[in-house]
This record gives sequence, structure tokens and C-alpha cells, in this order.
Amino acid sequence: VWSNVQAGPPDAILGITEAFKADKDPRKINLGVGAYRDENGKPYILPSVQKAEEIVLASVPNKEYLPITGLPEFTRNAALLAYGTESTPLKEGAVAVTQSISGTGALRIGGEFLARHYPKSKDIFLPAPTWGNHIPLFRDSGLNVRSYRYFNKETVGLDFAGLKADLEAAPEGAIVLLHACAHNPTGIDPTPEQWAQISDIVKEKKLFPFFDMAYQGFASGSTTKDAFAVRHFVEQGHQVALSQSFAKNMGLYGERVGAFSVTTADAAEKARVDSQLKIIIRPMYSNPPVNGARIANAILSNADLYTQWESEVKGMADRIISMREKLYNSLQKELNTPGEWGHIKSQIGMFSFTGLNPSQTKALAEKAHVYMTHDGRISMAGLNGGNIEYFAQSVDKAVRG
Ligand code: PLP
Ligand code: TYF
Repeated sequence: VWSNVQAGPPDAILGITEAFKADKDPRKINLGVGAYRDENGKPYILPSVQKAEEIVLASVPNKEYLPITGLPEFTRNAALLAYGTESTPLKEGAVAVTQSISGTGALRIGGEFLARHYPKSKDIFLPAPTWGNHIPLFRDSGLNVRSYRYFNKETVGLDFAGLKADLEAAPEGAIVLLHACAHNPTGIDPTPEQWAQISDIVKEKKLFPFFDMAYQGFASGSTTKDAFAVRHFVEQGHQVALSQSFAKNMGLYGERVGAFSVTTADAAEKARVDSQLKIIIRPMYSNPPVNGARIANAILSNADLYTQWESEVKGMADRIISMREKLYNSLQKELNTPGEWGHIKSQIGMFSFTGLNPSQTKALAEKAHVYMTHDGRISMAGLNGGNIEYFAQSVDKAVRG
């Protein structure tokens, strides 16, 4: 029956982990997948998450199904975390929100909802480059995937002029996907002033903003600061869609905890949107997993645990920032590696877009056992005191050819 099925390519990011696992060299380093690692290169279970798990277990929770849109306390608290306690649509009961299978699931529910119910356009504009999974995800949702300029190769910075020109040239009403903070893969975010200009263009062109917030707290170490763009747009009167993930900021990767929300005109419109979200979700997976949402909610609903969690997110962000500093110093100052490496320090979040080209990344994998995506993106969290010197020396060799 399946003789006509062609073998497909491995996932561009997750395929790297396979190659890494097969490599037997003790010096090997995996900088492919964006998953936080501690100073010893080990996965990190946040102490606040461990406490939250104890609280959940002590309550002897049952294993009943959740409602279609998930744990109501969790979704309320997730929305508060993103939009802020002062958010007008939240106060007015005008935010439709559902739990989701992490950020990916939230984006997919959003894509499906927009494809069915957004009346003005089927075009969604993604930054170039963007998280690889965005493209098939929105295509499979039934939207036309288009792109706007984002990255300037020459400056290894934001192509703000290109971004503005492309959004201004977009058809009226088109959907625009914005990374709320810690842009993946480039690590380059607009400044608050640039966000304000983007908001103005979105308003003028009547575009529909869809925020992907996979790293709240992870960019700057402050959940408030990292929510700036989303909150600014809402304050400016935009109706927005928002995907949230708790994979990175709570280290809940495999628990698959996320939320999708849309701001609406009023409580009656919200209720109608809620009903359609349920109609999308029910035939896909019926209702979301319960455990991770309970853990996240235990943190979000307890003032002491919340404070502890915020300091632990900051700890992760700060460790990454210290690795940026070290890597910059090694390449630029100690090894005098050809090129300008300042972007490693100025980029934000989990990743650095190094500027290494595909032949250099290939050489790094084959000769130095150092794995990263072919576009030269490295997960900064994969670096630590034990491997950063070897990494810098390997990059230096690859650049010198
Ligand atoms: N969006 C972006 C930009 C991401 O980088 C990621 C994860 O790496 C996600 C969404 C979704 O991840 P998850 O489904 O694990 O929450
Ligand atoms: O490293 C990245 O950009 C992501 C990480 O289910 C990831 O692709 C891995 C697995 C997953 C979602 C995101």
C-alpha cells in the first residue's frame, strides 16, 4: 500500500540531534536544538517547578479530562502573565483564551482559527528568516505563507528599512507574524521605538498582528520587559492573536504547556470566538494534557513561587548572557578570529546567529564534532565553562579555513 510513499527529509533542527547522538567523540557539542542546559551541560529542572510539582501531588489530583479549552485557572493566569494585570481587554472579559499543546499547538490553533474566521485575508507574512516550523505549520493551517525582510546580512542586524517597506507593501488586512521577543533564529529584536513604528504601520495598513511568544522572560530575564511588544500593541488599540509557550521559561518542554489567545471587541464576541476555538480543538485532540498546566498554574497562582520562578528565569537568561560575553572575548580579543563578532553580545535570547556559513558549519560538525543548524544558528545555552574554549577554537579554525 505504501510503495508510493517517498522518504521525506529529516527535520532541519531535530535532525541535528540525531547526528549528534550518533557521534562518539567525547568533545562533541550540540548547539542545534534550543533547549536550556545548565553550567554542566545538563537539562535544568527549575526548583520552582519541583516545588510546584510537590504542591500538585500533595493535592492528590484526579485524572479526569480537562474541558476542551483546558484548565481555566491556568489560562486566566497565562493571559495575565502576557497581557499584564492592567490590560483593558482582560479587565473587560474580552480575551478568548485556550490551553494548547505548547507553543506549536497554540500557533496551529491560531492558524486554523484565522484560516476559517479571519475575514480579510489568507496571507500571513513571516519574518525572513523565521523559526523553520512556522512555514509548514501555517501552510498546513490553510494560510498563504509570505515573508517580510527581517535580517540584514551585511550588518548582522535588523533590516528595519526592509521590514517597514515590506509591511507597507503588504495587501491591506494581511496577517503579520511577529516574534514577541528573542527572535528565533537571529536573536535580533526591534527596539521599543522600532516596535512603536511597526505598530503604526500595522495600524495604517490594517494588518492583523499575530504574536509568537515562546521566550517570555528568557530574553531579558524580566517577564514584564519581554512582554513589551504585545502590551504596546494592545495599548495602541490593536486586536491581537497570541501564542504562548511555557517550554523554555519554565523548562516544561515535554509537558507541552501553552496557550492561544485572541483579544476581541467585548465579552459577547469573546464568547462566540471561544465557541469556535472549541470547534477547532475538539476533532484534533479533544482536550489538552492536565499535568503541566497544573504545574504552571501552581507557580503563576502562588506569589512566593512566582517570585522564585522569576529569579530562576533570570538566572537562565543571565547564564546565557555571560556565555555571550565569554564567546565574544575569546573570538574577538583572544583568538583574533577574522571578522567582527559584536553581534554575539548584542543578540538576545536562546540563540546566536553567528554568521557562519553552511560550509563552515559542515566543517565544524565533521572535524570538530560541533553541531549547529546549517544557517549558523547556535543555541547559546549549549555552551558552558567546560566547552566554550574548545568551541571558540573550533570556530576560529573553521573561519580560517
Ligand atoms: N515559536 C518559536 C519561535 C520557537 O522558537 C518555539 C520553540 O522553539 C516554539 C514556537 C514552540 O515550541 P513549543 O511547541 O515547544 O512550545
Ligand atoms: O530549536 C528550535 O528552534 C526548536 C526547538 O517540539 C523545538 O525547534 C524542539 C521540539 C519541539 C518544539 C521546538
